[in-house]
Amino acid sequence: MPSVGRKLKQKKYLKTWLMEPLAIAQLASLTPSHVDVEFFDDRLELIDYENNDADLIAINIETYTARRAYEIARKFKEKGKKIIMGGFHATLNHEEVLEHVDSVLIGEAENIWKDIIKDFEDGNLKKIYKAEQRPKLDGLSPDRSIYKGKEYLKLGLIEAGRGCYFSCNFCSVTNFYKHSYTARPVEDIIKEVKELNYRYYFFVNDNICADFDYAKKLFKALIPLKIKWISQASINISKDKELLRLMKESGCIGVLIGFESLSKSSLEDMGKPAINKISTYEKAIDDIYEYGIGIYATFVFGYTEKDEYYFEKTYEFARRNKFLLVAFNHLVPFPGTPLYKKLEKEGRLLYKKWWLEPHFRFGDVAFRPQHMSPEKLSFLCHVYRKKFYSFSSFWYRFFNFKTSFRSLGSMYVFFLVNIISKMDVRKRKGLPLGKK
Ligand code: B12
Ligand code: SF4
Repeated sequence: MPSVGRKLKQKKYLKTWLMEPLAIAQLASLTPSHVDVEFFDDRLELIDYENNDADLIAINIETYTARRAYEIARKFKEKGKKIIMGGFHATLNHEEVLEHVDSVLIGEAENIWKDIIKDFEDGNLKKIYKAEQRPKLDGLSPDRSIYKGKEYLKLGLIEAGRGCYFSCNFCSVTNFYKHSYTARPVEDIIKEVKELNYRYYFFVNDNICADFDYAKKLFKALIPLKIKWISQASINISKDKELLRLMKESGCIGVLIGFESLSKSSLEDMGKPAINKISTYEKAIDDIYEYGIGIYATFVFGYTEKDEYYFEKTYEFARRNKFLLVAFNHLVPFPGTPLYKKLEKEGRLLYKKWWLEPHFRFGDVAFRPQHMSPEKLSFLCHVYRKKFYSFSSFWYRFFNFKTSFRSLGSMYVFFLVNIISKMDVRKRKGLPLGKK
């Protein structure tokens, strides 16, 4: 699992949102039992290239980790190892990835990983594997024994389903899952939660409520387990009181919602579904708060903002609504997305492959916004992130009597996640991609 990169002289990777990498545990569980598996997490340990006797090196690659993933691949290649990569960047940009590795998997691993291992054992590893069909998610059982001895946040990551029906033009998920959504059987999830025995869980679905009926079934089954959980959902959850009640009763303490913008034209430009109606945002927030559920609100800038006005307006909106957390993201042209193609066609990409540029840093803007400079967009996002996580905003938001200020437990969560986020904003800014 590659890290994004490290700042000069920084020995350790960011310890902020260091979570268990579910993709690798999933891959380990699909690996035939006669194969020995060893796992290195570049985010928290040094990779031992010298004394490594692995035959095949399998690396997860995302766009922000691509440069580092290629560095790791190069070092293993020098030792004569065969390398395979998979994950979002491999799927959405496989031609580039193939320049650095022996083999690449396009898509999900469930239906094909065993065949890949067999081909490798037969000395017949192909350059490209493509998972033609989306897998059924019945019977998944990630092998978390690979995390042993590694220090992650005490948070159980679980998939309740994969994919999203929507098609926001900046999002990698749409293309990866081809606008589809697959849910796992509720019994499998309950079994996994019981086996894991964490107090806090993160259902990593892109939209835990993509299917309301399924979600209600899941939440009902979770109630007796008395866990606390967070996940991601769309604003339309506010419309269904029964859904919200079951979310709450099953232990939901917070949900990430993509509000994305307070500008109608920006929402239209990004192809955000019609459920994102600015005029109904505050009522929806109140309805969700009625059930004691906190909100992690995400916004994206870089569409039609002409000046600081929308930043200030969004910040005020976020503060006024006492969100648990926010992300003020600038638009990122991820390869394989409609946004990338559009900016490329309009000649607005600053670099064709920003993720490989040696001087590119986390927080830099990779395209020319219509109405301000890339530097100003990057700067304003950072300024308003810092403002949101400032002490005055922190105390103001803390006194949200419906969510954060409801119980000792919710106060603890508020403090913890805000402190981590404040640190993350500071530490992630300027992070070089790839190790220096
Ligand atoms: C949980 C999560 C996080 C967690 C981190 C989790 C962790 N363990 O570290 C947090 C919240 C911290 C996070 C942070 C970020 N994330 Co994130 N995250 C996710 C999310 C929601 C779920 C990931 C997951 O566990 N999926 C379940 C596993 C089982 O699925 P999977 O990873 O796809 O793996 C399958 C296949 O891809 C394949 N596979 C994967 N790896 C490999 C390797 C090999 C060798 C093979 C053969 C196959 C294979 O097999 C697996 C089983 O089928 C995804 C969205 C999504 N739908 O996946 C976004 C996502 C991966 N994140 C994304 C981004 C952009 C980020 C950030 C950069 C956001 C930011 N601005 O800070 C950061 C930085 C990430 C980093 N690397 O440091 C993007 C990546 C886009 C891209 N093109 O790279 C995604 C796709 C979200 C999106 N909507 O676009 N993230
Ligand atoms: S709703 Fe979220 S996950 Fe779905 S396409 Fe839009 S941004 Fe991506």
